[in-house]
Amino acid sequence: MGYKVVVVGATGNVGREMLNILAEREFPIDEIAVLASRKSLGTEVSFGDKTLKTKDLDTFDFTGWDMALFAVGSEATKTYAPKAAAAGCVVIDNSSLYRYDPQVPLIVPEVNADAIMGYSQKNIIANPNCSTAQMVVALKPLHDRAKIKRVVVSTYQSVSGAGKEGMDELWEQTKAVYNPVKNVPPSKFSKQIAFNVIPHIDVFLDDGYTKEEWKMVAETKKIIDPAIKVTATCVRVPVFVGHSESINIEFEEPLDWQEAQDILREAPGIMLIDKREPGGYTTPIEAVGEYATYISRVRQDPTVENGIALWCVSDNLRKGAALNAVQIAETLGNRVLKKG
Ligand code: 2RA
Repeated sequence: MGYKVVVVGATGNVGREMLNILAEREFPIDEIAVLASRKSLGTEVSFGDKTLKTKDLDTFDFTGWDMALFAVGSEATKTYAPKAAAAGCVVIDNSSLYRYDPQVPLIVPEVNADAIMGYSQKNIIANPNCSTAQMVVALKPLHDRAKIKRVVVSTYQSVSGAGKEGMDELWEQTKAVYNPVKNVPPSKFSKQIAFNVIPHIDVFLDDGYTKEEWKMVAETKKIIDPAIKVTATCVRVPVFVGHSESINIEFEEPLDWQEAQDILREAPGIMLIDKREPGGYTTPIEAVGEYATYISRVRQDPTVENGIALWCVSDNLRKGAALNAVQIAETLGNRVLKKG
């Protein structure tokens, strides 16, 4: 006995990964529907060894469906998520729309799975921002041991975070460096991304931070502990897939870097690749297509009383979005719906 599952936004980067991961993990499905906007109606998408044709989101009836994995922007989510939830279909939403709603649990299963029980307030569960998801997987086991006081994080975010258009732009701009073209199409980024880095993701806020940086602060507090102080600098880099993060952590209690390694080695969702030698660390290229949050370069940070510095890499389309959403679906099934 399996579930009736809907994937909303099935033709985008994240929607396609959701289908790949549902199939890879053999999520118990009795029936699946793949939805997209009217302009993508009938587009074929892969689900394991099957090919599915997208249906029209605007006219779809969610009645009788168990769960809907949403991978569309906040505007479409605003229109259709309440409709699905009201029809009794639990929404697992990858947009930022409901992440900060006190009546909607924001879940990373390795970190705060118990909070999923709050889903029934709105029949909606929120998926965190990709850069937050991998970071809290790394922070939680260390927080449990030595209580985190402050986090300073710099991110190196791939262009796939900006969708297929972001990936296409990096590809075209890189080619254009070698074969200049005349009419360069309008950019999705504020400056050239090929052979460059851009310290700006999402919109600027009044305090000089960007909304992407604010998300990491607000979501870490909601998922782990509101007392944790976080400051972030989010940077777009010319990488197709895979977000990297340099993280400095200050604890309330002393924590030796080797004990931190031991804790991370055993922690859920983490792969510790950490040798103090050339190549003894993970880079985005090695993380692509994988489930793990990779941790490397663990070392004492001697500039504060109880400090650890580390490097964190993960596939932003997987743990940063689609995998985390499917893991939420698995947790919902195992703990609440209990059909599969
Ligand atoms: C990005 N985290 O990387 C944002 C949204 N996916 O662009």
